[in-house]
Amino acid sequence: MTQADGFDPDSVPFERGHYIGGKVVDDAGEHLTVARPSDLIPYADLPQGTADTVDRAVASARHALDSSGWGRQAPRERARAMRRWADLIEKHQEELGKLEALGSTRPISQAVGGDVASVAEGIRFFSEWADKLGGDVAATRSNDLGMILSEPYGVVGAITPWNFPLSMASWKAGPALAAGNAIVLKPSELTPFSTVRLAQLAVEAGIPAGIFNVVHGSGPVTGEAISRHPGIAKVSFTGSTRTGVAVMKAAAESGVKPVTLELGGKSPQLVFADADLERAADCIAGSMLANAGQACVAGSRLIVERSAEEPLVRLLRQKLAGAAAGHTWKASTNYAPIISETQARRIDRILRDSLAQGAECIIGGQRIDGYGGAYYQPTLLTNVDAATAAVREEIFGPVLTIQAFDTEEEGLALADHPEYGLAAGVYTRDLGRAMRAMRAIQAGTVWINRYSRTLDFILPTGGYKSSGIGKDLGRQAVEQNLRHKTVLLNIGADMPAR
Ligand code: TXE
Repeated sequence: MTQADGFDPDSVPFERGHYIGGKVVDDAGEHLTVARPSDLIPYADLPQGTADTVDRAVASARHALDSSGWGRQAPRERARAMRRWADLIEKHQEELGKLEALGSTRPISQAVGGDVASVAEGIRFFSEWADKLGGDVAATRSNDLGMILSEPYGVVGAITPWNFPLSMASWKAGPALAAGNAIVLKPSELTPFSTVRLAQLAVEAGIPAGIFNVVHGSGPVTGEAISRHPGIAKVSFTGSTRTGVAVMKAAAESGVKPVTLELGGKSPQLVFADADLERAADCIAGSMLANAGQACVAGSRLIVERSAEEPLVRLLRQKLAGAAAGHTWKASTNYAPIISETQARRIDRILRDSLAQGAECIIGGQRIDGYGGAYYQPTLLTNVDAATAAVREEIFGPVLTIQAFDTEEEGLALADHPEYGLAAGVYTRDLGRAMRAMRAIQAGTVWINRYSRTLDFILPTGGYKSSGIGKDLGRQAVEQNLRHKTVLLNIGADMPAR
């Protein structure tokens, strides 16, 4: 295989253990088998971290904080170390991209120039906050001085999903470290290895060993141990709403820890007939094709003004034809596999239920065979309503439902989902209508005449309703890694007025 074709998946080296205190360590106990999503061939064993492993990682993080002064040292030193980390990520862009493509659903064509490049830039963004986090002086009586100090939590925990492993790890570690915390992070057991390399590069860049620890294992064992550990002061989680509830419960029961939860979505794409339909179709198809719909913000419900339905579907049919499925290590692949057979069966089940409820499939609807893994055709369903399984449930696959409306009010009502409120797209040339929709839609992000994140990391992401609590990215993500201490100092007699 030449460089132009992609890379040989058997040629990519990686560490198989946990990463604790700057060292790769394995556990003698139980191991999980990890398969390549592209062809579902098992390729490595993964140590199943226990409560004991999490304990060791927390102790190492605590020791690193106490001995290195990471949270207390000159903030510009912290910023400089994080900038060196970002530079090293860029230097290892190719290597990290291959590791990500091998072990996740991210095609190499997107992993190197897209995901890894954005991880480096995101770490740089967070580094810039390190020396801008002082606190406030409050307006108090003049014989007192009132201060509100921003302080790191100490050791924070994070649990990440499988859909964008490196990006998700950087969204958790970046703000946590910039704020002066140490982190114990559990990546998804389906996509564990790239995160360890990210943590190793942090140590190579001069971030003290033990400030970024990675513990592997399954959710109910290792994830639960992180959520419950008394030495972890705060937990940040991205994943399903069901698991988010479990994390929140465990955190509440073990010391009332604050949680940041980035959870599921069922995001609407609201298209008015006056919109630039070509552009809208590009954005809608782009969102379906991106990671084959396996993104929390996937715009999976198309809600279109009736007169634009037919031309928009025609355009979508053309745009979706550009999906090139294949192994993630092939350079020509731009369309991802489904992460696992379990996830593909979930898509099958929701489709079957929807068809039984009267939905009609007008594009796709089948698996794509021939690659060994689970691949799914981009799929469009019509004849659906609010009760249809595919409209109600987060699918996490390339499935778009279509509902038509006649009035703005009706369109906005359809856009509202009873449970989720993560993101929404609005397409119209009418500025007043765009603003009314922006105000009415109950979602953490509203994109207008576009549908994707950019490299503007200052824009936070997170949900309304059951889509989550708190934000990733932005100033908000850094602030959520800080707690506030009130100090009131008596400075003597009232100052005479001058
Ligand atoms: O997610 P889980 P799964 C949605 C999507 C998908 C569904 C199931 O709809 O079909 O979730 O995917 C860890 N305590 N999203 O089962 O379980 C787990 O090990 C602590 C949306 O893979 O949420 C992994 O590291 N942790 C989403 C992480 O939680 C636990 C991204 C996510 O797994 C745990 C992924 C427990 N009890 C799936 N149980 C998004 N919002 O982007 C599991 N985990």
